[in-house]
Amino acid sequence: MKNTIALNHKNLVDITDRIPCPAYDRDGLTAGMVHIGVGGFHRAHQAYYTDNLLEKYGVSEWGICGIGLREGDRKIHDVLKNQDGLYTLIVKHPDGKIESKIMGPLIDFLLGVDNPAAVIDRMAHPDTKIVSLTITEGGYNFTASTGDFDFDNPDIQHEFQDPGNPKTVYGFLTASLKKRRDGGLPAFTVMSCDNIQHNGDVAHDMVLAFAKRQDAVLAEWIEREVSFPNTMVDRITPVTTQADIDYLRDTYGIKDGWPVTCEPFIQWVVEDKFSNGRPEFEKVGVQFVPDVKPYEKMKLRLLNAGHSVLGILGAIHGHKTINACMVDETFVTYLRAFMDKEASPVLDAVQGIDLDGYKDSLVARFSNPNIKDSVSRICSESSAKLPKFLIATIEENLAQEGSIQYATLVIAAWCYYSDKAIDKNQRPIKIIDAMNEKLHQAAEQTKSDPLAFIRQENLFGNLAQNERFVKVYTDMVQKIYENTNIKKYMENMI
Ligand code: CS2
Repeated sequence: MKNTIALNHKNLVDITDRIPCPAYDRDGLTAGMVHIGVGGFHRAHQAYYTDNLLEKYGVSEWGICGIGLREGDRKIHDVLKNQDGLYTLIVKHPDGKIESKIMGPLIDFLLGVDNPAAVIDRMAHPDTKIVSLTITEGGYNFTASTGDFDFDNPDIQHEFQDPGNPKTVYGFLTASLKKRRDGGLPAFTVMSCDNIQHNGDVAHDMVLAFAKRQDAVLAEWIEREVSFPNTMVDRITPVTTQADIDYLRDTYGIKDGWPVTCEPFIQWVVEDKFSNGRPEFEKVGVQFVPDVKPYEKMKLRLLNAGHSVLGILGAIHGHKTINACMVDETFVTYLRAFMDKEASPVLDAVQGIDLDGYKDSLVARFSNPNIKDSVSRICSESSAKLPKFLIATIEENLAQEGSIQYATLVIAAWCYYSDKAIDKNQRPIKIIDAMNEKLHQAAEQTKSDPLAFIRQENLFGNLAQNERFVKVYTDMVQKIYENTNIKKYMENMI
């Protein structure tokens, strides 16, 4: 066994004999991008494309400064600070091949909870040209059913009182944009990379809603100067496990506190509208298009919704990973039926994309036995995901008298899951959801009031008033409460 070397900038000279390392000059990088929400996904996606660009073209002005806004970001902040922003990306192929490389584009990391002024200064710095976001669906602070900005959020209220000490992305964006305007600097681009349909438009609308109430004159400047491109992002990035950390130690003798694993597939489709320049990402495979919407709808309604179908039904059946679902014929056939009969009929045609081929590729990607994407990651924050991924498909199918049964079973299963938090063998399921309490309270009334769960209008809009939906849903939810053998119901439909 080789001696173990801790991953940090100084040790790169030794590490480079063991594993590919950044060959570009990290010391010469400046942070043209500031990224809020440095989770696994950012590190496997935007930072990966950036690493590739720096590697091949050596552009020095496009390093990344990471920002964490929540206390929960402290752990990743501490690990990455300790490693000078370096981390390993482990790409796992379906045939068992594994490719690992040290990524170097992250050159700094700041925590908003520790020093809000430093974050504002960084975003207002002349070097900063893009502020990108992966703050998850929940981070946008809108009400799911209306899409309106939630002004009641106490953190938002706080920011109106004390704009110098922001807590949310909105307070930081407006404070730093104000500083740029007052200093005569050009605005940065706000680039959302979250799984939200029209993510740029949503970011625009939310920032403007906040800014208008905070400072109407600034809001006008933002409206005029800041671009909010829509983007579609894609790469399956499971939660890092201890086994991944051990793998690096045992195979390469490298101690990395928080590597990232992902599938080989990667895609990024971006609208080419930037306020203040952008990296030439097209040189490393990013697609710049005039309109991203058809791509994002296709991806959210097939990939992300497909994940949720497998995740929620899989959780109740007792499958632990997505690939475990995909060795179960019933799940595979059910997924395909959902995609063909419910998701596809309400999609817009995407130029140059063969929808059947796209669905085949999703089946192959979900089946990758080395990714081991946990059902719990997929089911986490379902209350923020399902309205956009799945409920929207049900609504559109109701409007055109299309099939709704495959998606409705998932909603009925989600009710049971939120109520009982156990699988069909009575094993506990750990639910991760900001709305968990509310979901549980609504779901537990199902026995006496079968529609209680779907009456949560913030999630389901007025589905509880739709006769056809109510009939299908009530029948399914009652069956699941009588007998949790979810596979039986799936089999009856395929
Ligand atoms: C998943 C996504 O969290 C989810 O619900 O569907 O994280 C998915 O893996 C990525 O969007 C893939 O690009």
